[in-house]
Amino acid sequence: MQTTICALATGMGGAVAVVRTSGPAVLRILNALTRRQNWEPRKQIFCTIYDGESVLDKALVSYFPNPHSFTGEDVAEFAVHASPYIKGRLLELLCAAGAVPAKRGEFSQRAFLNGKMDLLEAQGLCDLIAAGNKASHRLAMAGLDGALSARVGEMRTKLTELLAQIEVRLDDVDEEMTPLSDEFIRTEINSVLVHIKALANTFSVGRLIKDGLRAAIVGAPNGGKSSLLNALVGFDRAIVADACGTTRDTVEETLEINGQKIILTDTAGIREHALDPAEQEGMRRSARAMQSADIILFVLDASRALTDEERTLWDEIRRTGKRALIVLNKTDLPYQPCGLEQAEQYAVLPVSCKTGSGIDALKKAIVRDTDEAHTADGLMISNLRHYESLLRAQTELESALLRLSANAGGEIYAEHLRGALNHLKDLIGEVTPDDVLGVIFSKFCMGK
Ligand SMILES: Nc1nc2c(ncn2[C@@H]2O[C@H](COP(=O)(O)OP(=O)(O)OP(=O)(O)O)[C@@H](O)[C@H]2O)c(=O)[nH]1
Ligand SMILES: [Mg+2]
Repeated sequence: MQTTICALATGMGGAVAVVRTSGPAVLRILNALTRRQNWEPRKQIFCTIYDGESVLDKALVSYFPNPHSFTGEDVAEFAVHASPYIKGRLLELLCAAGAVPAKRGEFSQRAFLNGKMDLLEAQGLCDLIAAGNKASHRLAMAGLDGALSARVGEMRTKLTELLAQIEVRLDDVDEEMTPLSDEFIRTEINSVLVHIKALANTFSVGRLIKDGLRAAIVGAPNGGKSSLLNALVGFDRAIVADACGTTRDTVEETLEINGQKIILTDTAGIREHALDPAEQEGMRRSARAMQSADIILFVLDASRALTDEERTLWDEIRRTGKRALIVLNKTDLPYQPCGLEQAEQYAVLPVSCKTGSGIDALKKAIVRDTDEAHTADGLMISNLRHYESLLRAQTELESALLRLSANAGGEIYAEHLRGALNHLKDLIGEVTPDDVLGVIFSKFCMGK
């Protein structure tokens, strides 16, 4: 017998709070708490909620009979006054009447199990609630409104049809059917493979949109790294001073550029000889910040020539293989060519933190990749589980193509196609084991 669950669906603060309950005992509990019998489905009704003989609150209550509810079960929502006492007491009364506190994501998990949404849509919903800016909101919406599911569904249908055609011939022992040409099978597999690869490739940018882009500001002492952090965030966040070695610890601040979250880290200047152990530790932290960054802003002082230390640091930055921008600061002062102006595949951005010139162009350059992603067809993945499922499906399809070229026989490459199909089904939750589902939904928020 399915339990009836309850939870607070709204966060802290505000004047109104919503308590939600779902399960077979909802109508009985609802009638008992409100002393009413007749409920017009999906309409808010102003009524009294009783606590024994006394009144707990006068509230707007809605009843959603199954299957036309969020979870597909009977659901009731109580929009009560948001006093901590009322919220807490209402949950106590619900539990006393037979409901149990919902686990994280349990409403969504029930909606999924009752076929109200697939796993991609459920995860889109989870991301939507967590989205703190325009870019991640848009990304989550594509998951929630089923566009991503539709794309995966198309690939799944295509593979299912191909597999059916192959399997029917495997059963055809008398060979009455015309065999499928290798060329046909190869074309069909490739047409799915192209979509899988394209979607998997969006992960690198989708992840940045969802989690934020980590940008590390690095360079030699006194180049103006802290000044750059301040100029980008628009206030005096980090200490700026004439002395070399002002910044010791890393300084982190987030900002938004074009609706994209950026996590900016200012670091200690890197030079060969640290003055003391604290500066040495600061430089180690600079190296760590560089390693965990998605993009490196290499700050140079445009009023002096490049030093050997800076050249070594630049080599190190290039070795990381990460995206990097060369920021030529202090362009308000007389200019000294640094020799990196022609650094192929790396953009050079002249700025002055003192006058603010070039800062807007630098901001645009930082978000170039995520901005461009929005002008494409918009379908993107940002979840590691989805990425891994796509990669596994891709590997299976590539193995199928190899087997096909090696004339390995229908049984063998059909096995790889079945494998690929399973990974796509796992993506939408069709074959995902219960314990994995439990882990996925436990990452959702309470009351959802
Ligand atoms: N003229 C001019 N001076 C600047 C500019 N940006 C920074 N400075 C000056 O350069 C000096 C060093 O600036 P910081 O921002 O502290 O440099 P930093 O790279 O963080 O230095 P460390 O923390 O010591 O590694 C300060 O005196 C700043 O006022 C600029 O665009 N033009
Ligand atoms: Mg500094």
